[in-house]
Amino acid sequence: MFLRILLFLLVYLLHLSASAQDVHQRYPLIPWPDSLRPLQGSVRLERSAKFIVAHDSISQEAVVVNEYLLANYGFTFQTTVSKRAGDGNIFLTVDPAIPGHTGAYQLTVNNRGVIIKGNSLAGVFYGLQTFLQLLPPSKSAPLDVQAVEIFDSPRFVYRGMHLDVSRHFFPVAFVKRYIDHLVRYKMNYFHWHLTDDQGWRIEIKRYPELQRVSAWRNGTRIGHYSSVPEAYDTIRYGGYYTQDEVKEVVAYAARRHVTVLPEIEMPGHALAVLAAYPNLSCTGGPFTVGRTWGVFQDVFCPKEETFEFLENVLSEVCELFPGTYIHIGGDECPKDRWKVCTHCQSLIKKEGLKDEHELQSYFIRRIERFLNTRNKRMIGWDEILEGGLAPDATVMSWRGYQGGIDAAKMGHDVVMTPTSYCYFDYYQSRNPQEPLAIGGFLPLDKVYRFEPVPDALVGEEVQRILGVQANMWTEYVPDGKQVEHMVLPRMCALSEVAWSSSGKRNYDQFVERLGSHFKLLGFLGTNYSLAVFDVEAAVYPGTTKGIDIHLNSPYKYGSIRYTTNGSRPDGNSKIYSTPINADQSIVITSALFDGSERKGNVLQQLYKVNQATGKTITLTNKPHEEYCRGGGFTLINGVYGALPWNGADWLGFQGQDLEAVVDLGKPTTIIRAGIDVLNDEGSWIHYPKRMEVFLSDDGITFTSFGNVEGDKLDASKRYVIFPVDKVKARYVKFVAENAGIIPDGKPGAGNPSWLFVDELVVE
Ligand code: TNX
Repeated sequence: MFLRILLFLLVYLLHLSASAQDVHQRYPLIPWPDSLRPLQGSVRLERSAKFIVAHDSISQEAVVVNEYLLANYGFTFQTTVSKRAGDGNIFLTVDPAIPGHTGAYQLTVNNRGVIIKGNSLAGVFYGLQTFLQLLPPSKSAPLDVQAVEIFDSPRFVYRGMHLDVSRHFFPVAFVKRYIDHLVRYKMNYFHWHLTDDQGWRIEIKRYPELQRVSAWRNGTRIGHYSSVPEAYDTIRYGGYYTQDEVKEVVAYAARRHVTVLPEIEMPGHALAVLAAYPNLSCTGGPFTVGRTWGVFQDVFCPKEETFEFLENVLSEVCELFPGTYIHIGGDECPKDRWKVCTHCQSLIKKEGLKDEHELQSYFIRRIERFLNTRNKRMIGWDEILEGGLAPDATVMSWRGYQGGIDAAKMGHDVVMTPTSYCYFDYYQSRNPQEPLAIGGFLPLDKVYRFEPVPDALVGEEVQRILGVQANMWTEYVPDGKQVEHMVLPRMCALSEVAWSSSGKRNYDQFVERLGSHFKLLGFLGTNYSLAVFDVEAAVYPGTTKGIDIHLNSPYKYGSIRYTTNGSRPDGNSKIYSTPINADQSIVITSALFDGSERKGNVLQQLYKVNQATGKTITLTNKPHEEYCRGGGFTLINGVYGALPWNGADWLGFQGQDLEAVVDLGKPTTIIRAGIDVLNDEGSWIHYPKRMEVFLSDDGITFTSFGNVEGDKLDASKRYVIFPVDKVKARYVKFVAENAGIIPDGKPGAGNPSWLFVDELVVE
């Protein structure tokens, strides 16, 4: 009897999961709706079908959708006003009684046609977006839509995507295309990062020098910010949006229920302005528009003429952007100049301020007061918390969750955009052919796992989290094609974080739906990334000897093929089934296949085996939870972390030292030892203060075998070798001392340095 019940349960569960899978194949919606009830059958819409709108004001939603249909499918639906749907049509109506945030809607598809009810025009619009995702991605296929009943409402009111147009400039046509991508995934804020050290990008009529001087730089850094020696091209680069173009973008976005949030950076990231108006600095200049990345020490000086300038600029900005919020930056403002500026020091005295941080706060509060007189609210990066938060400010928490938590506890609104989940300028793939990126590693599944409401918030505080945003910084992203590569499909994952209720999120089901979106994105001609098909490798101590290399595809479908001779795998290459054992260096080249057809990128990895590889390691200090994948074994797994670093295969210690002991298993003759560390000051990663290697026979008494001071490290070399001179030992201890607090003038000044280590070598 018991067995029978068990069997029954098993069959039932299998059936449930099979039907869940069917549902996600049949309705490949992203973001996944609040509730979806599959109905039998489908409806075939004729191209002569109509949008029937219950009220004239709803027609504008149909107009926008028709623009999209015409551009991509080559046809439109006619629009008629009527209270009655009629068969075979798409009926659009507003019903304010539909529960949920603005944008909630109900969508019914049955054999009689399509009905969309929104709680507002935005709701109708989102219902239409869902409907569009149910259409076949083809110009010629019949318009068959699966029958369904959907009730849907956004989780968060703020669902943002940012675009930095200063480091690289993007034409209006691309900005609109970017907004189209937002709209498809029900994002509703476009954060337009218009000004930075490397270029001012918005026409301000009162200050023509911003257009003539600040919008242009004479050359751009080549390669990565941390690369040595520094190299530059000499191409004059720049551009700006005229006020007419800005209005065009704002109107384009508004018709799609997207609010444009303009950012005018202050007091830092202002070098481009100072190049044109050096009188607004502390030193008087002269300056040139930034040609490299990072943080510059010359910032706005809090003088009366600076405030007058900024207020005049903001007056024009407030006129152009109808949204409630103006973003004033506030991030990464070095205090070096203020510390030695007589004006700043006397202002600090006069206003009774404690230090330069309070001076920054004074700056921001003054700007907030001004914005309030224009009926605007201020939003800024989390540094605006330092020295005291302006009374009504909303905080964008980017350096982690903490800024957001602090602000919410003080009763301020918060948008969560922590680097570790929301920085789409980070690598999404370990494919060495990936275009150069700033660093970091943010794969699709990690974006998907982002939970914007931290446990530390309770009750009312939770309501302070308005939503989420991903940031697209473009130091290393020169054109729209590459923006698409960085943003798609990670924005699809973010959209589900922003829109779907957290209980409904399921990564496997999301990936299931993603397949259809790749078809759609391909049909629309977008340059989406294939990283989701990447083969992942993990290394474990060898069961018999050396290391065992496990290959895995987080994408469940298809099989992994690989070679060990350096050649690209094809449809005839060996299919991976069991871990690959190696006690010598080995190159594995692998890719995901569907039968004999390659689906993903080819990834090649060298595993460099030395005497420490695959042995036993103990760490005294724990690496930071963001950069600890593989634990201590990462340091002896034969894999050197990629450069620029992409998070993988690096252990990161924030403010802490590395102390590791490798047990070689038996007394072993050693000729040298090595530690591989990273220097990338733009990412707050600094070389250690000093490094030292010790040997021991018993693991208790260690003898030093040499040390090296941090300032002797050569940034052009990867790792430091300690000659040991043929000594026999069983234990090797490696120490790398953290560089400590980041000094003034460097990115992240005042924060603890990161120490990044990827490999320990014993030869
Ligand atoms: C930090 S995030 C910055 C930007 C850079 C970005 C690169 C923030 C408020 N400031 O200026 O572009 O890192 O990831």
